[in-house]
Amino acid sequence: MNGPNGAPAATGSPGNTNDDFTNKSLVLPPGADPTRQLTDAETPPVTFNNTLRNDSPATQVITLVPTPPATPGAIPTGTTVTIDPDGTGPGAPVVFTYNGTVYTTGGVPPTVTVPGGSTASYTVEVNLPIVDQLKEFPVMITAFVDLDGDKTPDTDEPTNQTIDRIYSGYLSLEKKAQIWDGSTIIVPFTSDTTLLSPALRPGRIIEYQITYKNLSSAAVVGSGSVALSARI
Ligand SMILES: [Ca+2]
Ligand SMILES: [Ca+2]
Ligand SMILES: [Ca+2]
Repeated sequence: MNGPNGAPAATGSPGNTNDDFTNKSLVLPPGADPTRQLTDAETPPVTFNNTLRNDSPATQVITLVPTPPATPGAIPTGTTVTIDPDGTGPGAPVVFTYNGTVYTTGGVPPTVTVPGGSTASYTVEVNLPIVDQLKEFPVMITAFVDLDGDKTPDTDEPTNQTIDRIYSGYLSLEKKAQIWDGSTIIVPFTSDTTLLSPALRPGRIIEYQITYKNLSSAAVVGSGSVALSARI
């Protein structure tokens, strides 16, 4: 099992132990226009703590690698994922870089040695490059017992996944306005100022409507995944 901090058997959405997740958000620069991209400096590394559990009776050496997203554009080229197996296993942090298709590394995928029936924790540090705001970037981490020693999770090897997901902001705000004269709506709610401005007259009323939306995924089924709540 491989899951969020302290919840190795967590489930996510739609609800199995391979779609469990930990959601985190970057802190956006105050007052930043939401249509502009964040610079590399504005996307500092985000650290996730994940927990492994060995459900077999014997000690297992568990290998950790990032798995490319099924949709190649889901995370940007140049994203780095640093896995530090700082549980009971040997080894130093290993950096993987996403090249738009696969992760590459100059190192050897890290391993964690976990006694039978025990848990161990490791950390994943994700550093995004330049990104759009209000997007999600899911980094899937696969833990597996590498029976054939090829450093790759194969279909006949015990495997479990967890998602470390970063949002470049997750609370969107949309402001609309409508114009009416007290009895008749002249321009219904819209965010298009080219429709609103020509309809302004002395005595007409501008009514504003603000819509907030939490863009982050929720764990609608199961338990143990880490969601983001917003308070306004
Ligand atoms: Ca999992
Ligand atoms: Ca960055
Ligand atoms: Ca293998």
